[in-house]
Amino acid sequence: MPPTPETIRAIAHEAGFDIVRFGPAEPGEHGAHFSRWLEAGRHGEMRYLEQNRERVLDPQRWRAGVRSAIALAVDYGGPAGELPGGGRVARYAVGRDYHRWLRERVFTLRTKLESAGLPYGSMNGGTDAVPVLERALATRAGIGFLAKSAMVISPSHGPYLQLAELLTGAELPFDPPAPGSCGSCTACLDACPTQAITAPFEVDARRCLSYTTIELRGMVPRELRAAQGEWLFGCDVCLEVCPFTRRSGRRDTVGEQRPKELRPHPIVTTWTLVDVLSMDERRYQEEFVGTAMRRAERSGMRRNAATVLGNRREERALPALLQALDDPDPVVRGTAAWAIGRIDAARPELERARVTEADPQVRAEIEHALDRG
Ligand code: B12
Ligand code: SF4
Ligand code: SF4
Repeated sequence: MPPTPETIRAIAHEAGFDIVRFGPAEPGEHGAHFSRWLEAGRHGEMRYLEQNRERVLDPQRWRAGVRSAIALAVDYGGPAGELPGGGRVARYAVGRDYHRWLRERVFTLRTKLESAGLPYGSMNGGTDAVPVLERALATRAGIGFLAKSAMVISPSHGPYLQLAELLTGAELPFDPPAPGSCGSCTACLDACPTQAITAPFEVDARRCLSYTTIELRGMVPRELRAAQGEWLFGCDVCLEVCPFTRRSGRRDTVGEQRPKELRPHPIVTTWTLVDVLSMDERRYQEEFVGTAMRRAERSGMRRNAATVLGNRREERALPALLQALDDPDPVVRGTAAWAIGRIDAARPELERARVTEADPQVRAEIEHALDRG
């Protein structure tokens, strides 16, 4: 006999999910928004979203026979991630890489549900790196409401939710939509440092710091660098200003009180921005294991560190930035030149680099930096 909905919920809570809801296994009217968003080019260089479009719009193409979504969420609210001496990391990436541990949790749940009698055949699931519109499934299942920041916000846990799902061939009784809404609040639209929330529910990824610091390869457009402020990886501004943030049950948990997956990674607690800027390939490969920050790759992390050092006008970082002017990676050289220009544009090394630099984009950055002087 298949397990009852109550048994499924109990097993999922036991497997470590804070919120468990049932809903349709397809995105419904959210699909049209996704298509329009892609057509407007708001995904920038995230081509995988375009490539997965058909499967995203019709999860039957991912796993035939799915009927219901078991929508899952983990509350990861907690203290901000801040490197010693400066540089901020978005909360979702402070602990162990959730793509690993949350995915493992989903697959453990699948095995447990199978043992409890839920037919395995049409079950498929995961988190983030899956061809489904997770916010659409979560909203339709009643995990939370779709907020003006485009976040799914749980009325009981707030916006710091990692979403995951298990799609199943079983017909489960759908939960009602979650109560709550943004009302007249516009705090996230007003606070977004790059005006990436172009209208309520609409995010232009090309302007979002979470895109420019994580997904974008190459140089960050110059006009967005100062707005990056202290953000080394990702951005939490639209969540931090949200009044629903107070609802997180883990908000004030620190140290041993926090689940081990959510405790800060040693990079967050012990590295400095100069360490990140100066790390060689070996150090990157050895020490960035098991963190979601690997998504930005070594080049992106070093670029981001140089940007934040420039924004901090960190004079003590000048020797490392000057050394970076000779780096084999043009993205690091170009961003270092920009950062030096913000700290001390009269440095003779900039003029020397202008003469020897062969890459036209990097040379343009050096000239821009010299112009500041
Ligand atoms: C691509 C992506 C991004 C891109 C684009 C984000 C965006 N807003 O479009 C970038 C890199 C910028 C990004 C940033 C972030 N992301 Co992201 N991202 C994704 C990913 C992989 C795909 C999302 C996608 O397809 N976006 C396209 C847009 C169109 O879809 P959408 O964002 O879901 O937006 C919905 C609305 O536009 C809605 N809609 C708009 N108007 C209307 C009107 C009506 C009537 C209806 C019905 C619907 C509707 O339709 C869409 C579908 O529901 C998902 C994982 C996944 N597989 O779904 C994670 C995901 C959405 N990201 C997540 C997180 C945590 C973040 C960040 C907070 C990370 C950070 N701190 O740096 C930021 C938040 C920025 C923001 N305000 O959105 C979480 C969201 C959790 C939550 N509570 O909502 C997800 C679900 C990953 C996960 N498994 O936890 N992300
Ligand atoms: S994550 Fe930051 S940059 Fe992106 S929409 Fe939110 S506040 Fe704006
Ligand atoms: S800050 Fe205000 S408008 Fe933005 S998501 Fe939160 S409640 Fe909604």
